[in-house]
Amino acid sequence: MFKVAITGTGVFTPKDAITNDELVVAFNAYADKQNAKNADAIAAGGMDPVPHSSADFILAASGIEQRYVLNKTGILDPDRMSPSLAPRDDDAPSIMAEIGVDACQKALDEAGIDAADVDLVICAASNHERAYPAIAVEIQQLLGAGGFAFDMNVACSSATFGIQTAADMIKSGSIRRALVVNPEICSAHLEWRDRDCHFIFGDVATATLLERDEGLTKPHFKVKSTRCATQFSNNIRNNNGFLRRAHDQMGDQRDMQFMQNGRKVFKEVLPLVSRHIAEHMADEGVQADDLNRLWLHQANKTMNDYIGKKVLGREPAEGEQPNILQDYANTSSAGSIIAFSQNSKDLQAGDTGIICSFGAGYSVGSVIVTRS
Ligand code: CO8
Repeated sequence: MFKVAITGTGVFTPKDAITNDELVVAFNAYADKQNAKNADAIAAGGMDPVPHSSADFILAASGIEQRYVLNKTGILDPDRMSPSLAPRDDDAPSIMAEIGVDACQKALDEAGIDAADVDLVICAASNHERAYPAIAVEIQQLLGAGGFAFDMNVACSSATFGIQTAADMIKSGSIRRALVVNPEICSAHLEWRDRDCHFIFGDVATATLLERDEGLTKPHFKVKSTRCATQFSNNIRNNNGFLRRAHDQMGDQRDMQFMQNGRKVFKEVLPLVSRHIAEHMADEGVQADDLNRLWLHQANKTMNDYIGKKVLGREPAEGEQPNILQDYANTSSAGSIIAFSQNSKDLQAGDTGIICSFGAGYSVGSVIVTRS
């Protein structure tokens, strides 16, 4: 069995950002328009008015201050309320491939590796912009990578599940290097017309380069252990799929976008994740005192505060459990990798940390790493 290291990470961040205030102004303009249009039905009691959103609620409930998106104008247009992304010719790079390649190139540059020396590309994300050909194969071709490539989807846990898949292949010797890339266009499957969730997500792409840990002289993180777990739940769901036409469901239906029962998710996922991390650490002989950093999934600040306290047995110190969701919002599978990429270079040789993601499925994935 070979050993595995993370030698590079990359983050693509879109240029457009939307603050909570901007988002709420657009949402409330949409609500007012809807309510004016349906004034008679609302007055007759046949329809509820669309309630206003509030920037204060968003910050207090989630910790999110802004989000990056691929297209701001479409989302903030009260007559549209979704990103406007021009369709592309089949011969042009897809959007996921384009932003994924940017993140991959940054990871390769950090590690000083040529794309041609990569044997596997996994495109792991919570939605793929087409069924086939796999986005991963397109990224492989655009990068000039070797070997093979495939897509996978475990919603918010896609990155850690992808890392375990790649790490297992490196361990067994079937490949030497892998890129796990997470291009997340959350803005295109978020329902911006629903105040319960319109503030949650943002767009980004992350990439993680894994290599056989053999004679590495550059700074890297040794992958000590990975662990994945799933437990079925309908509390986070998106019913959009290839049977839509066969079901005569081509209309504008709410369940074809992201849906969740946020309160239930909150209550059910917290114990699941805390237990998962505790068991993973115990099985690897890692004590709370041995942990120097926690890079958690970036969905909700209160959730992360709770998990950090539970894992460490005390309040996390400043910087010990970095959050990026105030700037990026929830970027699905990319969140914990952004936190890792932006908050790991200062660790010293021998320092240990855990990357942990969780979300729809339910799914939980954790990766214990040691700085080298
Ligand atoms: N403005 C003002 N008031 C609001 C708003 C708003 N925007 N939204 C809701 N309210 C109101 C509600 O109507 C409710 O009113 P009332 O008490 O009168 O009924 C009140 O505020 C409280 O609402 P909630 O109970 O919903 O508020 P919470 O405190 O529970 O906070 C959260 C809502 C932030 C959603 C919280 O529940 C949460 O973060 N839960 C966990 C969510 C989570 O981790 N989900 C994981 C999903 S990610 C994933 O797995 C990947 C999916 C694939 C990616 C999809 C990309 C699009």
